[in-house]
Amino acid sequence: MAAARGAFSLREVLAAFQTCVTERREVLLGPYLCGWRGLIRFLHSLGAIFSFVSKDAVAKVQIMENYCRGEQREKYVSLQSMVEYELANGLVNAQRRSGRPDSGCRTVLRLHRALCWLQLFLEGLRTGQEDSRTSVICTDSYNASLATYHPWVIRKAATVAFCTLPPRNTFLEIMNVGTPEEAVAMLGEALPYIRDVYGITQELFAQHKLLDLP
Ligand code: 1PW
Repeated sequence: MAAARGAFSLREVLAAFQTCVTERREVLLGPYLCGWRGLIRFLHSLGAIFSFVSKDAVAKVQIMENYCRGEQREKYVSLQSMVEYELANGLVNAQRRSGRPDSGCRTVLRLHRALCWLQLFLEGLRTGQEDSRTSVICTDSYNASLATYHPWVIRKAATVAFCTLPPRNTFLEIMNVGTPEEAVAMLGEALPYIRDVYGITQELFAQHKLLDLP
């Protein structure tokens, strides 16, 4: 069963990450943010309790879209050009609440850490048993990644939200890719691309010592 025409499908979202990486192994911000916009729509479909999760992602995507449309837009075509521009102009290490706007680098770093969670979660979903619990997969992948960077109160709220996730097969169905088997196959195709985007970003940020930006 194919996804109904016009209906939201996670296939298109994950496809956006496929078009991120250029031949020169640069990560394009346009499709990266497009992928995030789609993920946020998907988070909304999981119910109101997920809105606090999506709210922060929306804010981060918005900051980046403003850079991509702003005066310096040609510097924000790829992650590589952004890092080079912001480092060369001393825009990166500003403390938060210093009155300076959040840099692209620190903002992307948050999305990048969340992408690690998403990747682990989808991988867990793909390889899980039919009767495995989505909430457990989600909590385990969160604890193994993003939770490290979150204070107790956010970790608590996130864990409560995860408990409301539907069973694995229902979850695979709301991805709107087809049957659970088709959704699993699609994840198998799409995940290497997300892993690639994650890997290139991680290497870029590590190389420039940007992995701990406040
Ligand atoms: C079903 C699985 C879906 C995974 C989608 C990933 C969405 C990630 C958004 C997590 C947001 C949690 C609440 C916000 C926390 C912020 O404090 C934190 N942001 C993130 C993205 O980790 C840190 O941002 P800050 O305060 O340094 O600007």
